[in-house]
Amino acid sequence: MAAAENSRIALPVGTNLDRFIMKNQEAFPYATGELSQLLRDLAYAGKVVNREINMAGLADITGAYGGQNVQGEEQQNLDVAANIRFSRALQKGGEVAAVISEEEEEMIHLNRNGGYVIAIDPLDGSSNIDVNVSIGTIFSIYRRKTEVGTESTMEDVLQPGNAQVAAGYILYGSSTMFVYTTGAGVNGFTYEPSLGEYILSHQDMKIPETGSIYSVNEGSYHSFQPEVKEYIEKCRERGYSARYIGSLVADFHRNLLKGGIYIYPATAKAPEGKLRLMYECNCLAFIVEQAGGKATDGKGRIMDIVPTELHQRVPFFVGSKEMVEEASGL
Ligand code: AHM
Ligand code: MG
Repeated sequence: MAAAENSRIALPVGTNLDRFIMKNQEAFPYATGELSQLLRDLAYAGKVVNREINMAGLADITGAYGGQNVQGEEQQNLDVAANIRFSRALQKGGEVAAVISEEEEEMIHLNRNGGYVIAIDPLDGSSNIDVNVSIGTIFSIYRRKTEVGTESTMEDVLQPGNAQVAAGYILYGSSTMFVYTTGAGVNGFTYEPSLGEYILSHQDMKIPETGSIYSVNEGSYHSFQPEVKEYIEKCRERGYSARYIGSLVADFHRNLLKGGIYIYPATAKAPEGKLRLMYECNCLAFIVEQAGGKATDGKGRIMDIVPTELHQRVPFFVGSKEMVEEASGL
């Protein structure tokens, strides 16, 4: 990425997302505006999904759809709806050559003239939809490797996390937030529903170096590796708070603000870990590193893993730098 694209533009709290994106683009004289438009498309689709989530109980659109997604998990109506909303926005925008999504087995080709590819989990934490718990959208954006104008290939979508040009998440929580990075720090925007705008509320976010929150599904404790068990023992001895929503974006966001660690290790049920490298881990790894934190798979940096499969799973340790270093021994 060119240096100017990475320059930090300080804009005041209260700036709306469109203006923020535009101002950042102006700092990069050769920008075509494609990436800016892509971010706006995602933010817009997020508003539509947010509206649907808010109506979930009323509109009778929650619950099992009857199908299963590619990982064999039950698909919820809102997963399907969110996937459609984001795909449609990306298709109309025209900046994206190909998409990989948690909800689609194969890569989806969009506009061969688009310069970017995207990996997305349109609605993560879907088992929480029916019980009114926070859920999220997670996305990673890459420049395509193949020539614009041709059909994109696996080479475009299977890039390591260190090639991301932007990444972000939308948290549908007690308020809705759009948090993203283009490699020049992390900024968070809170959705103001009466204006229909995301407003800059969390400037240049930094995760505390350490914290006292650990987030892990302790129900699988017996099958964790000895090092992970040892770390959890230490957390317990130190009287840390166990906080586990079971919704990755929500757990991550809390730890980003307060300091803490999220761990999804290898388990007997999920020997490779449960979370997906391409549209869950890489994105949050990019954000956490930009905020001063760390993300590993217990063996090395998440963003340096060279992917081999679209739906690849990895163990995931993410959060405050010191905690991740202690937990993953890295
Ligand atoms: P999903 O992509 O099917 O929604 O699964 C991912 C979710 C994460 O949001 C969450 O952190 C994790 O699965 C919880 O898994 P578990 O119930 O095994 O603790
Ligand atoms: Mg998911």
